[in-house]
Amino acid sequence: MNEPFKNLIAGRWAGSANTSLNINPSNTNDIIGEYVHGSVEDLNDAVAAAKAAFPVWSRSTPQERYEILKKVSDEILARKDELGRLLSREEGKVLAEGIGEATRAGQIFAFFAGECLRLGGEAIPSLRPSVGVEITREPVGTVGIITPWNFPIAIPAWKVAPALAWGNCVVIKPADLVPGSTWALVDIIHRAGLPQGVLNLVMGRGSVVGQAMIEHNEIHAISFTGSIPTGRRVAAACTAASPMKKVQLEMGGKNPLIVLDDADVKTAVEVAVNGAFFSTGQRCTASSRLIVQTGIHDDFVEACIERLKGVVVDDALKCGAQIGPVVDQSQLDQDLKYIEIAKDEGGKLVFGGELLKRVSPGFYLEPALFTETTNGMRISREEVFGPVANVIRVKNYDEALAIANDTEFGLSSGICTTSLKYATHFKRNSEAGMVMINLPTAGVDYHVPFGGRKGSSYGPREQGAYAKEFYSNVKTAYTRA
Ligand code: UN1
Repeated sequence: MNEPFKNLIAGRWAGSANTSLNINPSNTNDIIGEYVHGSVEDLNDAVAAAKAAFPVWSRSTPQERYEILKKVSDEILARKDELGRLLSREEGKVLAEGIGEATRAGQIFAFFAGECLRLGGEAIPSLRPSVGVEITREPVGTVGIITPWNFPIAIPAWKVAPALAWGNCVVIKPADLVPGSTWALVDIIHRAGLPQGVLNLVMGRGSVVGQAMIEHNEIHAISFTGSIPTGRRVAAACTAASPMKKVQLEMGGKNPLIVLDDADVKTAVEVAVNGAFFSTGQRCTASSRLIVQTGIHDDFVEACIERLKGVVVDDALKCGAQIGPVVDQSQLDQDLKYIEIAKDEGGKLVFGGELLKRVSPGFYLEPALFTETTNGMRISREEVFGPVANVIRVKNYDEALAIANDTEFGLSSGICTTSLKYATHFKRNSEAGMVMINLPTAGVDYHVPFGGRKGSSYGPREQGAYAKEFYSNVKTAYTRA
């Protein structure tokens, strides 16, 4: 086997005694590489390097930062096919989605390269004579970034790019399961000419590296995407620290998609199947609760089943595959557990839910669709994070809206309708951070804010110009002439 992929600490690739194997979920005989597991000392060294780099980087010019971010964007986009392939190989989303995600990462860097040139402020007259007030933004310091396995390049990109654009230093810990795409991204950024220590990569376990990161008193802000229980621990550690850290959390979803009687069935089926099952349902924005009005219910369910029969589940790298494998054995166990729970609760499995055999050994699961479920069942309340969705039958729009909002989550929501009245009402009254009309709840633009409310998110929004709320601190300066 080749040399292990190393951590980047203070501008140097650093080895470690511990490593783990990055395994292809479409073919468990295919080992992508060996990646080092950092220690608490590695994390401490990375934070010290970030601190040392901060005085120079935080005072770099917008032009300097623009050029580096633009160069990163150019290389990602030039290598999108190769990076997308690596991503699909390690995470299991199909190649078109892998390349799409790599492209999105390149576009995000281009967007934030532009943001470097748009760092504005405000000048406001004071209440007092001869006094002026200036409102400016400054970098926060060292930002700790903890990313999940389901978007191995886009999420690291949408956290690292604004951090750097606003002049922060970064320590990033990617998900243990899929370090390859983040390693490739960090390599690109490193070679784009970033001063040493500005960006540090410490791969390894959440319980070791992540824990040390949230406890380190020289990390000033933590941006985390992952599960609710871990997110709670991150927030608790950030607010228990002295000084308290800024914290931004993106966690789970149990996103409702309403289908009203007046919806176009074809559109609704495409929206539902894409939102619930593409990317193997492994998106926090997945449409896992399908809330369907009684008049369209049977036609919709029947058309969904027909559509699902035609969906090809196979090796993510295989031409024609539309849904890849589940990411690993433990996620597959969780998906199967919830399929059993839904059956035990009285849900009717109308399609899928079976393990599938393919040429290569992998974690293949047929998308599972349940009907006859209620919103009180665990299948409606808990995030599965797999290709499992359930249909809840409702009488009318009011009941649909009440059920859509009856959840501890609030990330994304959707409605399929041809009625302007219901679409408008839903936009206004859905208790979610993102609302989609005749569109899947998953699959977002990169230039606008991303985030939810209630149990799904905490802290300022990610992405777009709104990212500056987290990645910069506001300063108010008063001047007497
Ligand atoms: C998308 O739906 O395009 O972990 C992005 C997740 C989200 C990203 C979803 N943070 O699934």
